[in-house]
Amino acid sequence: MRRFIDFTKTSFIKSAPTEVALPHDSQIEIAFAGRSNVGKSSVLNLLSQQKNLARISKTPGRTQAINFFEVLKPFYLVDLPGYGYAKVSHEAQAQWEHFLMNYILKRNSLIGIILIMDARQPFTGLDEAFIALCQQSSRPCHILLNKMDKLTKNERNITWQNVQNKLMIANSNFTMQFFSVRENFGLVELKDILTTWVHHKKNL
Ligand SMILES: Nc1nc2c(ncn2[C@@H]2O[C@H](COP(=O)(O)OP(=O)(O)OP(=O)(O)O)[C@@H](O)[C@H]2O)c(=O)[nH]1
Ligand SMILES: [Mg+2]
Repeated sequence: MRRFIDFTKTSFIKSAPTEVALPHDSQIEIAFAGRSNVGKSSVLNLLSQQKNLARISKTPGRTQAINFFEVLKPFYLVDLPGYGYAKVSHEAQAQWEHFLMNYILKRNSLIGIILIMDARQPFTGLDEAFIALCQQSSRPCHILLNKMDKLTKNERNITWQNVQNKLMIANSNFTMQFFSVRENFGLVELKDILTTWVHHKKNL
């Protein structure tokens, strides 16, 4: 059987509210992105088998920061704040978008992006804009359609057809899977993707 990277020793490293605070020593980063409330922190906690890992850094009022977690020495997972958070001011939103854009386009150590969407409402306008940004950055992007447990079997089939069409229209080489934190569904596939990306970059 294939050996996956061990994510259970993952630990919180730092919270970077501005560009200058981004860590300099990281060599390999994979970022978790998506709309507010889609389950980014929940996926990170499930992956690391630690109930409160992603919440450690979740200080109220600092939601605009990028949070770094170390899995192994040169490999970080990065929890990006959710986009489209209505309670943030326009100015803060614009600043955040600028920061996010620079991070996705220019961060040397960023080797891939996990984009999480709510399976009940995938490909919103903001998701489409983020996808365009990922395409521009030429980094691989893997989409998790999370909260699959909220869909009936029939809804899953319809959703899968719709989202496949979306990706084909975008003419992208993105990959995609259903996921459910609640039902612990899709974790092996996700670990497989993450392990492949990291090994491709460096033999850890
Ligand atoms: N039913 C269901 N609920 C989920 C699932 N994953 C996460 N949730 C719930 O969705 C809510 C938001 O989860 P978070 O992990 O905080 O979402 P987030 O994307 O990190 O949110 P922000 O940090 O605000 O951007 C919580 O109440 C979770 O329990 C899932 O697979 N199924
Ligand atoms: Mg979160």
